[in-house]
Amino acid sequence: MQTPIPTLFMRGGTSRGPFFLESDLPADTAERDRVLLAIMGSPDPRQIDGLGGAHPLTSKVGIVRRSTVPGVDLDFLFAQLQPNKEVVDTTPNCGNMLAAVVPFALERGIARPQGETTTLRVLTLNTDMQCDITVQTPGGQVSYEGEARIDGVPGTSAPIKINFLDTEGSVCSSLLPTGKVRDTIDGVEVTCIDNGMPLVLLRADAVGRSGYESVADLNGDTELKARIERLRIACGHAMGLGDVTSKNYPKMTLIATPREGGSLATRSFIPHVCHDAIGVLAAVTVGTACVLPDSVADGIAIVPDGAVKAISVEHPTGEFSVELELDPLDSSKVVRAALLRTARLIMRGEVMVPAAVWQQP
Ligand code: NQM
Repeated sequence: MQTPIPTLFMRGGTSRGPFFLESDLPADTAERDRVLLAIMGSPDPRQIDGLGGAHPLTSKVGIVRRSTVPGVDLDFLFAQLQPNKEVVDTTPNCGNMLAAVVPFALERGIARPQGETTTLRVLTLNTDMQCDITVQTPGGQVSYEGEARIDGVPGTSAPIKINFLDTEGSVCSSLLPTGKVRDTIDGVEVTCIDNGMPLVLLRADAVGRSGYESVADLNGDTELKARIERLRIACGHAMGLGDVTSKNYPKMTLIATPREGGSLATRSFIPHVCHDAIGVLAAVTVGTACVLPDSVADGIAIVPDGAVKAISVEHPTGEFSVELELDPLDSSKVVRAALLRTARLIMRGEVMVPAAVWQQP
């Protein structure tokens, strides 16, 4: 007999995966992880026996519950799986899956609509980070349809606004975990930074690339991938993250002069394949590097004046706009990051878990 588990299959930003109420999953973490691996069909490069889409961006899971933290409405735990690995990683954030949390909670009845729009405070348990998320709820129903467009997703949808309140040092100990805004590591100038996602920024020309290559070309560039993986492991130690060989972070970001009217051109490795766009908190972190004097982006990033900065991060399928508010007393400190995402309920139902999964030790 297989065990049915209720789920909503949702797109959040440019990611996708099943969402669960925490109470519908096993309470024991090891058992929960075995169940999630079976649900997604991992490890298997094609994830043929599960819901995964054979790519890290479609190997994601959202787990949601009502919060008991004062002032917080919902707790969200993000789980990153990989097509071909037997790992369930709940250490990093995912700002894309985060976009689907409030629609999921409204659909499952653990939160109530407030009027034409609904704003809820969400705590991401992965890194203890809070944000306010506003979704469209005309007539008390979540609306997925609208005119908002995000690059990397076809068509338009209802806008979802995310206002991050505290992103500095999410997985790392601080914004600049090496203590410096620029380091030379393994012969390459880098900025190691974490404003929601641990990233290593390096100029593409430092590794002999333009930074404008296609995703397919970069994914096929085994020499580059080996070079930046060596660098990533060295940076992981320098960032206090230990041996990151089997970790999904830090992500490596090649940067170059913008050429589509944005602030900076990027190619983001997550960490072993190139993102078709860029992650949400990766974009917030890149934007933050753009406003930091002497980062590796300094001199090539085009940054507008003013205390509230609209940073447009160019990526392979368009751009990602982030609004950063700087501390009026310290213009290298970001106090708020706001951005737009969309999400959609794709399917509701039950996912079937094979009996053998529960019988394992
Ligand atoms: O950076 C990809 C994504 C992400 C994570 C990744 C994300 C973020 O695009 O907040 O959203 O970096 O693995 O979903």
